[in-house]
Amino acid sequence: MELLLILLAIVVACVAVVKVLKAKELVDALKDPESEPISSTEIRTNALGWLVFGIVLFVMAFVQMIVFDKYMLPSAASVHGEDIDQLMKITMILIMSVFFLTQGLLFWFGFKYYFKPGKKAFWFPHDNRLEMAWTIVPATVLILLITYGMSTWDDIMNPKATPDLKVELVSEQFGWTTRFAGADSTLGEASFALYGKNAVGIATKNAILDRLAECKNNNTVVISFASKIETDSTVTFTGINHYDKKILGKDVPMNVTLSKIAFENALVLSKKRGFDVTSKLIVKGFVTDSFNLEAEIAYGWNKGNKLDKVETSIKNFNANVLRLERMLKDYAQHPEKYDNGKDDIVINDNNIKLPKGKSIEFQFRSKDVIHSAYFPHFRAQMNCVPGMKTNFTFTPNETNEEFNAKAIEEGRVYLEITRDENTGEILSSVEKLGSTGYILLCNKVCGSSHFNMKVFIDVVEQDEFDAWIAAQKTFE
Ligand SMILES: [Cu+2]
Repeated sequence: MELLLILLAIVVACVAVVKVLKAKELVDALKDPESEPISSTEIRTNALGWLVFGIVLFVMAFVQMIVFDKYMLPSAASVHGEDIDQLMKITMILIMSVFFLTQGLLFWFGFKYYFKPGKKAFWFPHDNRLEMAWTIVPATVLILLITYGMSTWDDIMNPKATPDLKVELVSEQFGWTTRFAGADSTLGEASFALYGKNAVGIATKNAILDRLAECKNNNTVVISFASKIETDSTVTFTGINHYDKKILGKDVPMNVTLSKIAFENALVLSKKRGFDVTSKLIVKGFVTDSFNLEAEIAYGWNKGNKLDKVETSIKNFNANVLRLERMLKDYAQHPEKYDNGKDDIVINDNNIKLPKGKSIEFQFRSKDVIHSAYFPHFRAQMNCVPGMKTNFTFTPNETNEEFNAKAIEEGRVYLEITRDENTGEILSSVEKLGSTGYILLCNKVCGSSHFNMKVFIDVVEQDEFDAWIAAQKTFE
């Protein structure tokens, strides 16, 4: 209602302005055609309005910079971050100076040289020295700024020393999985061919064999005809889901209810694949539950191109079998590459610890779409791209307590939000001095729950980190 009234008021105001202008037009038409269309008083008023507008604009810009400064990030909490902050500061000082100088002159000239009857503008068509000056000065400043930026970038992206710690972050819709290199300080081989219960696809020999067995057999659902119950329109079987068997360690019966048509479709397809369809129906290509199976058969099978979904699933498993077999051959040649993964530590939690003062090489991968690993407090960001590995090395140099103390000292604030436990409604939102702590976010709008991709980072002293990491489970 309130919004409607505001909109109505805006519409009425616009109509009023149009009407006033129209009335002015009529009055002008009645005036002596020889007289000036706009009076000198009007021109002077407009010029003054222009100057006032400029001043208000600048004052508001300054006020906002001062008032909202407390919401900005505290200064960097990493070694290279200090360089980025410095680069940012210099760039902003330059940009701001040029902006206020040129825009200030624009407003001032607009005001000073407004139209006065009889006053002629100074004719100044060209000056070589002036042209040279306003080409060379900005070009030199920009070259210096870009060179400075590139050299800072180069120092950050190509660290000379070997890192103290290697950590991998694997992104997917919508979360992160972290892997720490174990005692050997090396991340073992990993591949998407091993995804499944192996969250980041670590490829040790056992993991490859395990996944190979899974791909060869466990995507098969065997439905026994002995347990068939028919009604007028449906057929219900009791099947055994071998995928569940692998994970749960026991036969998992699943009831599959198919429409008569879907059953006929399944028979045709199974025959086509050469499966035995006299006593049982074998549905290959699924890692799924009975629900999906039913839906696939009912809607997917035998319906033109939709058959592809089932076929693609089988093809993917077959391709995976080839990939895994190739990896086993490679294992025979370079076993260390794969064995390195045995002591890796996978953290499936959105709370991790990192040691203070140690250079950490992060390796990023993505399981699905492009994500971006963004550590605002450490001034680090790197895209996570499916099919490739990206890296970023940085050294956190303040523990969470130290960072919070610094944020308080710098007058930074955060919002402490209290919500109703049942409804989730915001009850209060209070500004508090300090910082909520380090966080890793996804900085690509990667889907509907993109905002949920967070990892809370606790930077601690080395002893505390050692104790924490020692308490975690290694992969094998
Ligand atoms: Cu994302």
